[in-house]
Amino acid sequence: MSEPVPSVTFPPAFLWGAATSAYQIEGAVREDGRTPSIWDTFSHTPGKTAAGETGDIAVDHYHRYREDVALMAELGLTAYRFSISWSRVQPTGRGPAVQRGLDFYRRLVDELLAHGIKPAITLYHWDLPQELEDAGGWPERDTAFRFAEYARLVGEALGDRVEQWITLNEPWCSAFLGYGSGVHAPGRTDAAASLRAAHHLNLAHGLGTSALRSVMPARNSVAVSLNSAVVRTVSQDPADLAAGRKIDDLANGVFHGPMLRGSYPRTLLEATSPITDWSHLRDGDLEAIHQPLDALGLNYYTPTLVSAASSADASTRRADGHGLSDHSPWPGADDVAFHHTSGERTEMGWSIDPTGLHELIMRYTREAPGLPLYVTENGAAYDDKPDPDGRVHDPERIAYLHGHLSAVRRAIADGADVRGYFLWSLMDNFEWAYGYGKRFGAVYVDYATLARTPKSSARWYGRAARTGALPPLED
Ligand code: PNW
Repeated sequence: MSEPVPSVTFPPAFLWGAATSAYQIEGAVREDGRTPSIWDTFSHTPGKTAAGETGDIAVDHYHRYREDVALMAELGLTAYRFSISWSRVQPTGRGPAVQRGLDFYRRLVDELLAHGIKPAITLYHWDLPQELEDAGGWPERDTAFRFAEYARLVGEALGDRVEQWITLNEPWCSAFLGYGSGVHAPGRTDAAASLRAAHHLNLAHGLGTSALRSVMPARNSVAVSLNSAVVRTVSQDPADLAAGRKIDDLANGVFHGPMLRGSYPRTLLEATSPITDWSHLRDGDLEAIHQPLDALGLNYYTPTLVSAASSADASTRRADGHGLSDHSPWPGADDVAFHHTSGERTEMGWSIDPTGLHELIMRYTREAPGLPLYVTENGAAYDDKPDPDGRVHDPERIAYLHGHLSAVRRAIADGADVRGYFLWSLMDNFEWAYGYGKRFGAVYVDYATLARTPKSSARWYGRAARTGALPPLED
């Protein structure tokens, strides 16, 4: 028997990262040939985002990336996950790449590498070029082929210097919040379209993975980031367990089934048969989607608690934490009720439950044996405010990070192959439909001046990154 490893020490090669996405931080929406994405259109449509806020300026990362990279280096981060704006690289979603657009990402990557920070690129974090939406968007099959071409262009341009690639971020949100409940861009509310979108996102992932492999050095790693729900039921009653199973299929199985196993869960096809005949699933699609992956990214914030709906109470959907809409993001699940979980919550109203992260990691350790795992997002929104001395103290976020990183460490001790953790988010930013009101950053952004101030959690996390162990809770 080997010596027990102290529970707070992480493997030496563990990546200590932070994550962001293009539309949430870049701004500069009309510069260097960029055209509107669905999020520009959506945020500029009255009533779609809190206070009508948009990503027009966001935190101006497009112009301040050097300062932001310097900050990451000063804190001690060893990795940075960011996304590429498709509309900067291929403004109409088709045709040759715009060099000025690619150049921005080349400069960013070189700056990261010069500071010893490992870049991890997400190709698609929800910002479809508007022209592709006008041609039908994700419910349209051709969009998957357009994505593969875009993936190839970016892979050709940056594959020599970026090793870690993620095709899609949280395709669940793109499909079901974008085309089902409509709380995300493009704001459509069509259950059948949302299921077609999910399939074409799967296809985009598979075709995109093949395209990347055809142009990049074999040493590079290709992964996908799923918002893998941890579904819990209010009881072990068979009706509640069936409700849990249905939501698990609609949140997880719909993506990891085809991506990791090459098939959709039979129970998903059955439950959604009143909504779609699945004729959009063509011969050969499942083989195209089921590509060998080098890693899997897990995004985790909070568990999902469900039961069978005793009375078809539509208002329970409002408790599902996915924003306000009269349309459900769960096609074929009108017989499921969503419940608030008990305990402490973050500013998003999401309950804090690190055991869910441990559970999630162990689940994929079982279901995808041998596949290295990364936590590609985890974090919390709080109502942070600077003290009179200008410092920002966020002990709640430190406690959140401590709890969740401890869960990761426990999973590693239990045999999981977790290679890194990316805190969401590096800095406060545009939180989609919630606008700038929800602050997820480890770095505080003063939206009047765009000045960056590391919160106490950023210092705490930086100490963890430098020592490979979790500092005590007291800041
Ligand atoms: C993720 N839900 O969004 C995204 O990847 C980030 O861009 C985002 O800022 C972060 O988490 C915090 O919200 C989600 O409704 C948005 O289940 C909504 C849901 C999940 C994740």
